[in-house]
Amino acid sequence: MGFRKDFLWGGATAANQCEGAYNLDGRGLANVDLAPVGPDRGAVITGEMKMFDFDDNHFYPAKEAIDMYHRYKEDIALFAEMGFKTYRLSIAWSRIFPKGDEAEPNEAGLKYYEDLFKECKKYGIEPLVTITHFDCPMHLVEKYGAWRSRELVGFYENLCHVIFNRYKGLVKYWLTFNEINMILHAPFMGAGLYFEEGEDKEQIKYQAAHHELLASAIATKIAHEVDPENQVGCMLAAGANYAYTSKPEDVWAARKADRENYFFIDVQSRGEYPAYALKEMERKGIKLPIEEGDLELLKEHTVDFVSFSYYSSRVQSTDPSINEQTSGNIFESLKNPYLEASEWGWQIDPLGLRITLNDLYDRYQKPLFIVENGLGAIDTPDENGYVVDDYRIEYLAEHIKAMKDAVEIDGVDLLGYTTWGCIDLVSAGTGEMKKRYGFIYVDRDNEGNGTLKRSKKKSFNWYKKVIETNGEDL
Ligand code: BGP
Repeated sequence: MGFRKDFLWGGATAANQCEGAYNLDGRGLANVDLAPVGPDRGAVITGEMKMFDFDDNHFYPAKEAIDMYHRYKEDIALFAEMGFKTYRLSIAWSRIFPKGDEAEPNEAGLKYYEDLFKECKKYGIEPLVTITHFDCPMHLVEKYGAWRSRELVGFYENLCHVIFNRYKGLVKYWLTFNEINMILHAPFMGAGLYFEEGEDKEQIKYQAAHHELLASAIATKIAHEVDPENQVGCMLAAGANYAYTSKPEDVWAARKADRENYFFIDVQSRGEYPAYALKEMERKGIKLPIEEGDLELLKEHTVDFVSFSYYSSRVQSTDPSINEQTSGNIFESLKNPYLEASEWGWQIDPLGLRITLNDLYDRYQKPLFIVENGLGAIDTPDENGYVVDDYRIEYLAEHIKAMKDAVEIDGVDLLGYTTWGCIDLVSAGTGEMKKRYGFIYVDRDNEGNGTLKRSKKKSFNWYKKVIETNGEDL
């Protein structure tokens, strides 16, 4: 009973949020480099405001982040000490193709990840690689309008050819797009999109979605051709939607909110555009740029497993007097009177994870992988950098307990669990350092000051014990 013997315990990061070294060894600029900290960030990540001038006098988190680019050996050694079986990271596309549309890749970028994967393997850590985690070379954004253009599918295909061949035997688990449904909620992050005045945003978002879905199917095809051992997953920003009351209209509103996100996974996992989405697009006058052969590709190259991030559940109502929203979240949700929230207003709901696991398993009948979960909190270190983060331990323990119930009691097939930000890193939502998720504290503040020294928090040894006992001792 309990988790499978080969359960993949580990942690997750994303290139742009931890590497830094934004202009070293030939790396090109990417969209996410240009998201500033502060009041404009929201408008930039939703594509409402253009940020195309990389002002060198201004602080951008991605410039140095936690400098994992130079410190990955130290960091991976710490992950190994915790007993990680897997480490989820992302490749920065613009390290490998600095502009995105070149014919030949940048060897320095390719070599960097090869060394990093070898370092993981040295400790028996299986890399789990996200091919794009909110990043798109800036040149592709400026020249082609990013994923609104079909040409991106071809550039992504080139990237896939290069990385699958180069890392054959080193990497087995791949994710095509991080939180693909983010196209709808933060389109500059999800698809490099920004909007000109008067543009039909809905049309552009779904057009970009078709291109990413197609690129994902092509990636799956190539991955399997290059090495039948490759396992490819899709990745959803998940979180069950609850009805505020049992009023049928509220239940229906919650169902519709779920579907808006499941739409992407329905295509990647079942291989077809679902009827409800096609009807909805027809009503809204959205035209998917489907070309000959596209639907066959989507049908034939579905993913091997379904991965997702889970932080919170969401609540929907049709009653206008129920209008207290949660704060600090990209997803719209009403405040749930039964739940506590994090300092950033993210509602804490471990049972929601069990519900989400069941929903996804019922719907897709494929192995699942939780590739992000965690608590963003303000940590206060002592003079040695030690943090007593009992709140994080409690959050994670409750979520692991819920996923255990989903496995043991409900029979969900779960491959693994990687906590988000296993080492403190830059927040995607706020661009700040003060929202921390790690087992490892990094001495770095919001303005980019600090020694970057790493130190173990209390949760470090706790997670080590969780892994050692395969989730029995929480
Ligand atoms: C997910 C992203 C991550 C990560 C996480 C936490 O949406 O895939 O990149 O950052 O959320 O969010 P935040 O950093 O805003 O706290």
